[in-house]
Amino acid sequence: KSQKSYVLWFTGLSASGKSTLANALEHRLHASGHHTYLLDGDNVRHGLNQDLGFSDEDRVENIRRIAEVSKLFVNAGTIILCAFISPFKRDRDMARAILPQGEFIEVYVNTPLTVCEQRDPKGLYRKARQGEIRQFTGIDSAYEAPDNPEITINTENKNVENCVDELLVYLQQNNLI
Ligand code: GGZ
Repeated sequence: KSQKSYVLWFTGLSASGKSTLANALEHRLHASGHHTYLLDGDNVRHGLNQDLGFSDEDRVENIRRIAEVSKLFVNAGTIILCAFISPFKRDRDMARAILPQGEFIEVYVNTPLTVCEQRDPKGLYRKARQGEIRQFTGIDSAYEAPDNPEITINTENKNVENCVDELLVYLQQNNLI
């Protein structure tokens, strides 16, 4: 079945819920017959971008490559879900500029640092606080929240399915699904 193709670009802190939400949304879209693909640190930073670390310049290049790959997927007719911290505004704007007009949808996963740090599923915040990891986003590397994201998801006091429902409503209201 024919469908619109575009990028859903999730941005937010480590442990904010980006990958979880993107995964859950992808399942719902796939179940209703859409062609989808998900890019996140797990399938990009271990392969295509394994030469990149977490310095400012490596993060810029990380985002640039992901945006270019996203463009290829959009050309192939896919809804692509990207879940990366993408901490810098100008890099998200670069990604937006790489995609055709209207085909870059910024989803801000607005989970406060205190909540992310409490979750700390991989113990990375603790390590960052102890100085074992340097340049960790939110601790000693900046996160610049979006000023005008297409969608903001507040994950506090809401379960994953509620958040996904909100995303689906946005997509329906904007004739994207
Ligand atoms: C931030 C780091 C760092 C540093 C390792 N800063 O929660 P996670 O573990 O699974 O996801 C984080 C992931 C961030 O990679 P991104 O490609 O999304 O980052 S960016 O968009 O800024 O390029 C985290 C882990 O990698 N990680 N070191 N110093 N996150």
